[in-house]
Amino acid sequence: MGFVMLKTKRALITGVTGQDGSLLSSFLLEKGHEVHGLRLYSDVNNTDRIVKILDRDRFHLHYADLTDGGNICRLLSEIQPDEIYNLAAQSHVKVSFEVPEHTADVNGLGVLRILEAIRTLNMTDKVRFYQASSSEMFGSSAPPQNEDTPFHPCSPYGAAKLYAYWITRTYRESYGLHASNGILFNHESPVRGEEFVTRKITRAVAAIEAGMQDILQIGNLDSRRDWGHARDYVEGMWLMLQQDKPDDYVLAAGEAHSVRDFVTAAFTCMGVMLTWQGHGLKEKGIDQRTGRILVAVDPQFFRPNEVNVLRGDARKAHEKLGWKPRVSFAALVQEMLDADRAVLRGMETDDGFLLAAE
Ligand code: NAP
Ligand code: F7E
Repeated sequence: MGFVMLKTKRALITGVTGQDGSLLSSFLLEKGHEVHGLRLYSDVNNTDRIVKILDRDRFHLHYADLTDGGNICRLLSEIQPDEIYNLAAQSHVKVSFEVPEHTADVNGLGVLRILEAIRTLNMTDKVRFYQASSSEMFGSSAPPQNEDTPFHPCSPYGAAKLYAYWITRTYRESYGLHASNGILFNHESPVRGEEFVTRKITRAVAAIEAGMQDILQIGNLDSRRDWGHARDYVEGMWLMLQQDKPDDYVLAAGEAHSVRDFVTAAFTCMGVMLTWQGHGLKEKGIDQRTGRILVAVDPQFFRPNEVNVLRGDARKAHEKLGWKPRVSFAALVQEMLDADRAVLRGMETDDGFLLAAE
């Protein structure tokens, strides 16, 4: 009886130093892949999230910027990947109002540069491509949002991601490229960037508990998001590229919670019950037991335009990919808070999240 030798799959991940890039790298290494991560050059250390896998023998890092098409083309030609996961982006929605042209260049044209490299290198038939599309493309369209919901982005970030979504579809439909869009709703983890609202909240609540911070200053408390755990979502990315046919899929938990709900849940995890008093900019979160003001609204965290409610309908991914999120909202808040508490105590958990979060 002969043995069938299975070829090791080679994945290329852009944005490897980000939340999703680091989690997807670990996931694919566990699956036996060889992983090539593209990393932005920086004179400050940006490899904290991947420090635990830096010395794995199937993990390789390369410098690349999505604004530099020539370099992307060279790297694709040298690496010859089987799967490309394009996760690199200027990913902060509020910042996109301040740097709209840069956001369009990286998040929009950057995708075109990868697709053109695939086409001109004649790799269209051998490579599979994943594009990190976003629920921000739905913008002001009413929830629940699914693959058939009209797009109506409300930020330069959402508009750039919409271009990227369509150019990915265009290369699929024009050249037969196995290219899929994952339209992902907000997903978080202990290695979420500190500038996003969930991590900002859990870090602040942990610091308040430790006596290192007095108050959490926050923006729009009414905004509602569909928050899931990033670990579940990176598995969904991989599943999309394992299908015979490329397609577009929403990944979402299916529940919307307000920013106020997230703050309340985080304080509840540390045994503090909040009462909310006042409205708009005057709203305050007050410790029921002591009467101390723990949360205040600061207009500097508002955006020129807001996406009020995002709540996804991921039935297509459930049915076609067999994908379902495993981590509940309450468990997500608890895990993120516990991680930030442990960071402050100088501890580290088994999965290395805490070292990375410091
Ligand atoms: P993230 O933590 O902000 O990671 C973004 C990555 O892109 C970082 O590694 C960053 O490098 C890199 N990058 C930024 N500009 C670049 C450029 N010009 N060239 C090459 N790399 C560049 O984002 P994430 O949360 O992991 O999200 C991953 C992707 O999914 C992004 O495309 C995001 O827009 C999209 N997305 C995220 C969510 C979510 O809820 N997390 C939902 C939907 C879609 P540095 O670390 O050096 O800055
Ligand atoms: O804001 C409100 C804010 O910055 C969530 C990115 O991964 O998900 C992310 O984009 C909500 C917004 O994420 C603060 O106004 C209130 O309504 O955590 P965020 P985001 O804008 O939803 C999508 C799907 C992506 O694709 C993006 O890449 O929270 N909010 N107060 C605040 N937001 C922040 N950042 N800071 C505050 O103080």
